[in-house]
Amino acid sequence: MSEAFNRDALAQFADAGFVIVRGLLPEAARERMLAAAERDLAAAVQPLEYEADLQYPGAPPSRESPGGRTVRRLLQACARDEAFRAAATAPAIAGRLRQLLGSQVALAQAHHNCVMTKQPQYSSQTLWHRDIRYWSYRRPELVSAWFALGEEHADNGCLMVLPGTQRMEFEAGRLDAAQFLRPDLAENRPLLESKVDVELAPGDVLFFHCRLFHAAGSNRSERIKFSPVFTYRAQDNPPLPGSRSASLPDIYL
Ligand SMILES: O=C(O)CCC(=O)C(=O)O
Repeated sequence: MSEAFNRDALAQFADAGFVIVRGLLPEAARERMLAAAERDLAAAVQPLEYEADLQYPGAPPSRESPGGRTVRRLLQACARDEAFRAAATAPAIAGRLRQLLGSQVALAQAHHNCVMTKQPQYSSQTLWHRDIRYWSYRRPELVSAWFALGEEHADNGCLMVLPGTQRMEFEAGRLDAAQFLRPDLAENRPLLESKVDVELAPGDVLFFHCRLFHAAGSNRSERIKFSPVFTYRAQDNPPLPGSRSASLPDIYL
């Protein structure tokens, strides 16, 4: 597999804020990551984030209520298993990130660096947001890579994106207090109608900008959806000292 985006892919990322590379993940790497994720989910290996922790629509009301121990993310993926670290830093990923971010790229262990485990029974909806909203860097220029270990489509809660929003500025009133884009505002409706479902096949990788608005539905299928996701920055775009973004050492690619 090539280690670079072609010209069309680069143009698509610059314009839309996301690009999908089909079949980028080698089958052996996909199987290793899936096995590690299934193993850690079955054994509830910490650190974990539960659906109940975030209180997104559809989540159990507390960790003590039915479904309250439904895991939303296996955190600290790079430290959890070499399969994740190897895939997240593979040449086919690193080469593409250098095209987007610059010659020196680091994986931010403090953000994403997890496996999203969207489970059928108690999965929640993720409302429209930009990942950068709670991140602290010199510049809002980070890129995430989202790996499909299985099929991802609307029925099992695939990611949805609003193309081009990484280039747009939004007045504060268009967002709620938690910085989710408000679907109740007429002003936001045309934008929300431009949404694109990011349908992925096993082995596909989605690259997306940290200012791109995205959301996801719940998993209405019968199988758990496992999606490892990692975030990267340029060397000259460090986390702000003392912030949560600076809480873990980054991994240079
Ligand atoms: O629910 C999902 O799969 C999307 C998660 C997401 O966008 C996030 O955690 O930033």
